[in-house]
Amino acid sequence: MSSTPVPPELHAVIPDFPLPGRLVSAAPHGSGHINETYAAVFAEGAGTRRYIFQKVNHRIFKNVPGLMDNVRRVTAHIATKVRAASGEAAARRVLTLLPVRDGRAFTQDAAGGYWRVYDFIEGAHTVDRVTNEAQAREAAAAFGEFQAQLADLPGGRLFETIPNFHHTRSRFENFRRAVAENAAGRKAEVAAEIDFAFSREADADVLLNLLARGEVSERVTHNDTKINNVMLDDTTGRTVAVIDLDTIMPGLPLYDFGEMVRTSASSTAEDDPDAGNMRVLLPLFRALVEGYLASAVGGVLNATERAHLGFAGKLMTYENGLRFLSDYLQGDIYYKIKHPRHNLDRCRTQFALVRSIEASQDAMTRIIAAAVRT
Ligand code: ADP
Ligand code: GN1
Ligand code: MG
Repeated sequence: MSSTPVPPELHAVIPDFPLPGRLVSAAPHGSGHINETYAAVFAEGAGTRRYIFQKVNHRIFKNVPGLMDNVRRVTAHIATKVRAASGEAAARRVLTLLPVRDGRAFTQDAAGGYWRVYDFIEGAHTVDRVTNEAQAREAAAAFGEFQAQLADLPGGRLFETIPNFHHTRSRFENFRRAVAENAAGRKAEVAAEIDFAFSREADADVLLNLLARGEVSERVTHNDTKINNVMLDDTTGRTVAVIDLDTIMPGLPLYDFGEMVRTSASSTAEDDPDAGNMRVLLPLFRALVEGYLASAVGGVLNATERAHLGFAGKLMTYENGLRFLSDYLQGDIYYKIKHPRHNLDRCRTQFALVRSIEASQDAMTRIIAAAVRT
């Protein structure tokens, strides 16, 4: 076996992209759970230039051409907006797709794998954990602005890259099936987690019922607002660009805010093997609420949406816990794992965070009320 961590398919697809220069090196990049991401360095003239090569997980994203059409539309729309606002200097404020020679946004390798290339956003980084309030405020404002930028996206409804992605009732029914099927024979071992999941079943319908009654509305949302999906400037720490656009589709702003609470107002890593370390951090929650409400989307949210900002955090955490537990029961078929109990560890931290949010509900309500008043 070759010692390179980069698959030969990456080398094979390079000629499909009109990249000047030649490949010098490539290495796996980032810590996403779904796609394969590589940073590739090309020699160009006297210098070098980096690109992001991504192999899109088509086991999970079943219609990659549809997904890439979303990415193309969204990046073009945001690029037009940032150029109008701040000229060409804004180039790195949005992902820039490098189309293949025939104009398509992606190519396929001999085994049918889908590849795309983005300009590497230089001078910026992602973090897997929020370490201070300024970062949380910044991320919330970034995702809020991003949502506002997409409010007038032309061209009709975006393609649903994963149907029912945040439809918590359907996530719950998948979980129920995973328990009944017990495909990996792990059901007995996770009896306590299964009980916990069933005890919160009613939560699954709360936002869906509000949507059905027209009390909250669907918009174009990012749907995966993890902190490592926003690039921060190396020098200033300010947002450069929102990335990871694969799940952009119609959704509720509360889903985006809830995912931020889950990942940016929590005390430890999603996969901390000691779930006892996990709780909600209220100063970070406050920073998220303030950052989000102060962004362009703040004025668009109605009173019901604002009142559910804390609940949304609980719901998205519960949903991720259900998904990790389902994957554990099914034998780890969805997320990348690094060890056999990885999904179980992830599920346990999520359920610990759900409990912590429940215990902090009153404090969170007060934080929202104070932020709305200011
Ligand atoms: P996944 O869906 O697997 O999470 P992402 O698109 O989020 O994949 O990419 C994984 C990581 O790669 C990101 O967290 C970020 O650190 C890095 N990354 C992605 N796109 C770029 C880019 N254009 N420039 C620089 N880094 C990037
Ligand atoms: C996945 O791709 P990544 O790592 O940003 C997942 C999210 C989960 C998250 C849990 C397409 O996000 O929905 O919330 O892992 N993305 C997909 O960490 O399923
Ligand atoms: Mg990501």
